Amino acid sequence: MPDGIPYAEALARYRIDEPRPQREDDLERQELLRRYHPDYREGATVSLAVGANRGDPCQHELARVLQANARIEEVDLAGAPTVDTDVVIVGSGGAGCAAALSAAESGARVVLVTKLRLGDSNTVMAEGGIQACIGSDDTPQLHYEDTLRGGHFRADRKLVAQMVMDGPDVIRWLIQQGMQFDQEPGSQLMGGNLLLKRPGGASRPRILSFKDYTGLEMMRVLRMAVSNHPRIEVWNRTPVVELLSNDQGDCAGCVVYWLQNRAYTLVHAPAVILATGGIGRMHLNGFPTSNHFGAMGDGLVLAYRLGAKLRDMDAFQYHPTGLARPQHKLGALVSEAARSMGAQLLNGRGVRFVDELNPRDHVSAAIIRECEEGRGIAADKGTEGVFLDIPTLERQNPGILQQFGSLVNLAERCGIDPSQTPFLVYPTLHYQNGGVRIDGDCATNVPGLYCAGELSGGIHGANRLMGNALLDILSFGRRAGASAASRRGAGRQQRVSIDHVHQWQRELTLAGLPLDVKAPALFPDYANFERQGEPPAADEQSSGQG
Ligand code: MEZ
Repeated sequence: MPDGIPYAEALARYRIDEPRPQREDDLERQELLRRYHPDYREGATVSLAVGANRGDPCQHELARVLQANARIEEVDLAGAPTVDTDVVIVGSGGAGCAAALSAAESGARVVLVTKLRLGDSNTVMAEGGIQACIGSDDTPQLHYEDTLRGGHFRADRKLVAQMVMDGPDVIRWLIQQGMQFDQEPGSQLMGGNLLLKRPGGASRPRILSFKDYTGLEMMRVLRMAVSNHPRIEVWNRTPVVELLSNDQGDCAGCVVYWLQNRAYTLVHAPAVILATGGIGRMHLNGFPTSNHFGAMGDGLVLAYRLGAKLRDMDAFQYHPTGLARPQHKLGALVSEAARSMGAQLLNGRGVRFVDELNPRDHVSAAIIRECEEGRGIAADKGTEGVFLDIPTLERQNPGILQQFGSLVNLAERCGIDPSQTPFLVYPTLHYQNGGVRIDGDCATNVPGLYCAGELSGGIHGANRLMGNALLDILSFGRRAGASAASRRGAGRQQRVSIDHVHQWQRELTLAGLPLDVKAPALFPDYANFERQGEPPAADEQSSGQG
């Protein structure tokens, strides 16, 4: 990578509120992606050698864990207690909680198991907001078209249609749960119009938010509803290390691992909903991440080993504005909400080089191009970035920083005054665009196995738009809960085992793959809480690679 302009020099040249020349974009979007986006680089993927997607392209590091051996053997389960329930849900972010509530509302007994604590997830860290077509000039059709276009027309049209149609009802449901949303300035305290902002890649203002900690506010109400529900039992610090199967190969429960005493419990259930989130902490292609420590692809690994089909395993989202300085906050997110409100991106020469509200893959590729072509800003330890011009945004809209509590807090931790000094930003691994193939009821091709949220694929195609993740988790989380509950009583008499693991080991051996690579890893190497004890809360985590 060529050396960029030194940070101190770029900062000395930077002036608040100066007119910014904008460079003509010399590359078509497709060409920009092809040259600079990590997904499109030559050699970005390998072909999977085993499993339901054998022959399909998959990102390298992910292929390694998808084709890994199980962590446990039969012998580990000898004497493990068994618990029976109607629905077991793995993961307690927005999708897991929404699924738990709808399954319980449908009359099912629910066990919700979570690797960290109830609510510790990427949802709680989601800042900018949730999309729903509630504006007077907006329609589900426009939301549908924007989502398909943003995802390069690779999304499943039926799933997208379901999600956008659910949008207004999801917002109503959240308000009924007690969630607060920002209102238009000057609105009455009660009954005012909800404030709408335009996300990158959208044709209408469609983002609803609560300050810049929308996910935290969402999880506040979901956590409360789940905790208070008499039919939902929550187990904290209990990752799932394997699924259980019956003689037909259907999913029949899961193996829960208690982090605190390293013991196992078998949960037998006719329906399992995986809602384990994404893969950010795998640091694909060496990128830092905006994700919480648990985002290690557990659900993908477990579902794939049991025979579930995946899709779009070559498509990941690098959010344009992760921090590139200081080192201890590498990858932490500066919300797209700042660009939605008008914040601009400047290269080391003080020039705007992209429309900040283009889709994320485009904006990220443009930042990478600036850095690779020597127009980036070189910070310490070889990291580079461009400026996100918050000081000018504040100068032109006095007081706007009051709407950005998370951003101001982040600036404090970086030791800068956000009204005076721009953030140095670079793309950060943010989201898994693909995942487990689901139908409209969140069922996979394995009977008894359901998936919801970031773990599932098809809703965002090859690139997700801002705010469609929070809508996805609630739209599909609620559907997953209702459909899983309808399997109550199915297959009760069947023998339950981990026989599918033996079949999997045979496949690995035949393909010449090593048996000593084990997954899911649960936590990244540099933060192995299995050895070290208690992980920090999701909203307290640093984002880099240690
Ligand atoms: O949907 C997201 O990923 C989101 C809202 C992120 C953000 O920039 O705040």
